[in-house]
Amino acid sequence: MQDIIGTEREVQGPGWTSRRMLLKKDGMGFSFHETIIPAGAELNLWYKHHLEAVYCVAGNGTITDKATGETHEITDGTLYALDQHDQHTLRGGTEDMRLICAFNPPVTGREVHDEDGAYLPDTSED
Ligand code: 9YT
Repeated sequence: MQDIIGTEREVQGPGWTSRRMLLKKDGMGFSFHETIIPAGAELNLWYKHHLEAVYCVAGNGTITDKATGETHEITDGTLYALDQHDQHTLRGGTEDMRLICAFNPPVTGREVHDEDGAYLPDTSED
C-alpha cells in the first residue's frame, strides 16, 4: 500500500479515496481496491456494469439499498455484495471507514463516475 499512496493508483473523489491495488491491466480478472470513506461522507453509487463485493476492515458507516429503502450498518467484519447492480447510498459513520473492494469486471482505472454514480462499461483492450 505504501507503493500506491501518492501515485496514479490512488484516486480521490468527493467523499472517497481509493487505492487500486489490482486493475484490469494486472490480469487477475477482477480489480481490488482499498477505499476510505471519511466520517460523515455521503455517496450515491450505482455500478450498472460491475459486480462489487466490499469488506469493511475498520471504521463504521451505513449502506442504504435505494430499491427497498433498507439501511444496513457497516463495521469491521461486515461484507456487502452488490450482485444486482443495486443503486445504493454509502454513508460514513463516526470514524473513517476502510473498505476492501473487488470488482468484476475489473476497473481499468480510467473510469469516471457518471451522473448516476455509475462507471461506464469498459471497452478497452488492455
Ligand atoms: C466502496 C466502493 O464502492 N468502492 C469502489 C471503488 C472506488 N470507487 C474506486 O476505486 O473507484
